[in-house]
Amino acid sequence: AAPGSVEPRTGAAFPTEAAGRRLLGVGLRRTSVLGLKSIDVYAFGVYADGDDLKQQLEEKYRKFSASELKGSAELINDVLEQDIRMTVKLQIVYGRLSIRSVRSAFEKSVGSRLQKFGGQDTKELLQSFVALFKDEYKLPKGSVIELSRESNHVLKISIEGEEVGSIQSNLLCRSILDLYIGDDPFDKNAKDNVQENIASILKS
Ligand code: DAO
Ligand code: DAO
Ligand code: DAO
Repeated sequence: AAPGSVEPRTGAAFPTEAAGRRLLGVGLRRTSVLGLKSIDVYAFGVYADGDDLKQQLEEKYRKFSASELKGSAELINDVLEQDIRMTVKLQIVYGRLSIRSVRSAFEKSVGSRLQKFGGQDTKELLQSFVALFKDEYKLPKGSVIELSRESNHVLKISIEGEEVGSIQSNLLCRSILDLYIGDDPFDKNAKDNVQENIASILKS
C-alpha cells in the first residue's frame, strides 16, 4: 500500500483515493467499557475532494503560510461548514459489534454534536435517525461503512458499498465530521494529519 494509508495499530489499509476524493488521514476509534477495558472499534480514513477544497478555501487563505494553516482552528471550522465533498470510511475491527451498541454510541457521539451545533430541540431528530439503523444490518469485523457528505450538504451512508440512507442536513453532516476533525476528535493524530494535508493542498 502507498505510504500513509495503513492505520498502524490495526493494520487497516485505506486507498489513497476513493471516488475521486483524496485520503487526508487515517485513525482509530476506540471506546472504553465500564471505564476500564479499551476496545478498538473501527479504523477510519478521512477523504476530501481536492478541487472543492481549493474552490471554497484557496482564496480566503491565500495569505496564510502552510504552518499558519496547520494551526488554524478557523480553517477546520470552514472545512466543517462549507460545501466540500468529503467521505469518512470506517473499517470495523471489533468483532462483536451489535446494532444496539452502534445506536447507543451514535446517540452519545453524534447526539452531543447535534446539541453543540443545533441546540436542545435535536433530540427527536436524533431518535428518528437512530431508528433507521435496522437490526437486520450486520457489521462483522472487516465491514466497511462510508459516511459521505455530497454536494449541498447531503449525508449519504453506505454499508459494504450499498447505500442505506441519505438526508440533506448541514447540521448532521457537520456533527458527524466534527467527530473526526473537530475540537475533541476520536484520534488527535488523524485530525492533525488531515489538517496538514489540507494545508498542503491549498498551497499546491
Ligand atoms: O459490546 O459492549 C460492547 C462494546 C461495544 C462498543 C461499541 C462502540 C460502538 C461504536 C460505534 C460504531 C459505529 C459503526
Ligand atoms: O463512532 O460514535 C461513532 C459514530 C459513528 C457514526 C456511525 C454511523 C453508522 C451508521 C450505520 C449504522 C448501520 C447499522
Ligand atoms: O439540519 O435542519 C437540520 C436538522 C437536521 C437534524 C438531523 C437529524 C436527522 C434526522 C433524520 C430523520 C430521518 C427520518
